[in-house]
Amino acid sequence: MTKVKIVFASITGNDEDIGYVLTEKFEDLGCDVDMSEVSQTDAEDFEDADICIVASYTYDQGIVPDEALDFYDDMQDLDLSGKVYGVCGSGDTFYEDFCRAVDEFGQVFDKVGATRGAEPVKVELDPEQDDIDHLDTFAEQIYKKAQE
Ligand code: FMN
Repeated sequence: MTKVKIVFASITGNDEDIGYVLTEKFEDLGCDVDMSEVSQTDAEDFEDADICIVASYTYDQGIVPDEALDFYDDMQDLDLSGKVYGVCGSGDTFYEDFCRAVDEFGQVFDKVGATRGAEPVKVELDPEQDDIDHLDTFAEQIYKKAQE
């Protein structure tokens, strides 16, 4: 069974909701899914998964959330070759650096050898139906890539 690890960073719940959308979709695809909040998660947990997902909001001036910084730093020391990853998150287009933390996490995954399974999904605030459809497609593409 394909193992999926979803790690989210969320203050007001939007990225947690994104995590639940993805959990449901990956479970529909027959995967074994584990989801956890970033400050409660060891980066090494990705080593036990086939598919690695980060869903993170972006904070002031496009930065990775404070509570995600240790995790972000620890990720740099991993070897995730052979894993398929996806990054997504919620942001607000009011800010210049819309969803920049999503791209920051994507760069780390690239650096540590993981394979991108789908283009990043960036959600304006809370996920609405078209975002949910987009996230479902994102999960399907990642799942397909992990079967190759
Ligand atoms: N969103 C962005 O896309 N880029 C930013 O630079 C950014 N800075 C923010 C700074 C502050 C002080 C606050 C309160 C929000 C900021 N946001 C920014 C918006 C949040 O990322 C957005 O509200 C997101 O939906 C929060 O996700 P959550 O519900 O999972 O906590």
